[in-house]
Amino acid sequence: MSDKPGLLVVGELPDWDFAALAERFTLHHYWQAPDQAAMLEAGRDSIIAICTKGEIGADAALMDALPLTRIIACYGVGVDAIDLEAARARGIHVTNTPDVLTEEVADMAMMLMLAAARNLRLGEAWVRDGSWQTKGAMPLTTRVWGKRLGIVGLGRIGKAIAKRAAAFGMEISYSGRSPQPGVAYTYYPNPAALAPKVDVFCVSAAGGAATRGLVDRAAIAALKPGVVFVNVSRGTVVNEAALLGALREGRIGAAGLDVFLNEPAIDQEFLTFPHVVLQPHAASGTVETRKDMGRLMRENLEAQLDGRPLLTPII
Ligand code: 8YV
Repeated sequence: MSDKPGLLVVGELPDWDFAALAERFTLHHYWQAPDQAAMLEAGRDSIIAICTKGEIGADAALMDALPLTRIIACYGVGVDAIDLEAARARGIHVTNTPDVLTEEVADMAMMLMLAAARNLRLGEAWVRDGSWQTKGAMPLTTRVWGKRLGIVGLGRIGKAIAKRAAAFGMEISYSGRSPQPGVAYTYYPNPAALAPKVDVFCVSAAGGAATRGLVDRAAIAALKPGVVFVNVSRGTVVNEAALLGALREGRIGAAGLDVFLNEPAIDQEFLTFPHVVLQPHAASGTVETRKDMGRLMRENLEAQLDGRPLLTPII
């Protein structure tokens, strides 16, 4: 048996991460285990660390199954799927990968905004299916530059979106817990107050219990008819039934969505809307950013192993 400490790998990672992690840990690939309970039982006395992903997290049962666990390192900034109370109660550290993915997620938000408003899907199909030749010009779309953008959650990612939107000449406002000192954008206390004021509505708040259903039925109802709706945060932040209703009733002009409830088994109705651009929770998914995320996650794990201060601790 290896003398390296055990690491439970909850979800698939790029091979470059596995190679680097294997230098310090014996890896237990939970996501591939035909019998996950047996893997936990076998690793009970050797696994001291867990690495997981933003959308998978870790629950109390997993922590209890591996009582030697000292750290849960999340490959992602959002730790909403990790039971932080359970980790705290068990003296387990939790780390995430902030900052390194901020600009990437903001790029995705702009891409979804533009693709939805300019109907990238239709234009692409128009060329490919010959409509351009048989029908002539494609139907007109909607402008993004110069429009009013509302950002739900002006954190690191929200600010990076705002920076890009400012270059598009957009007028920016936001909602959040409180107005941010030194921020010149117009503040609204909640999404329902922000919604009627903007042409593009972009959700970038952190997930978790505090923001569950934050973009509620009232906010969806208050959106301007024809609004462009974008979500790059978590499906849980939006009342999805209300969003689906607004899409069904044609109250939303176009949407760009990277996150959903029940990923990857999302509500199939999303697939039926021609004016919705869909992405598979891929906002941080470039080689460059994923390498940075993997490195930061590993550095946290190694710091724990070596008794050094953690780089980006949540707990
Ligand atoms: C995922 C994310 O973690 O950072 C987050 O919170 O949701 C993403 O970056 C990523 O898809 C890796 O699984």
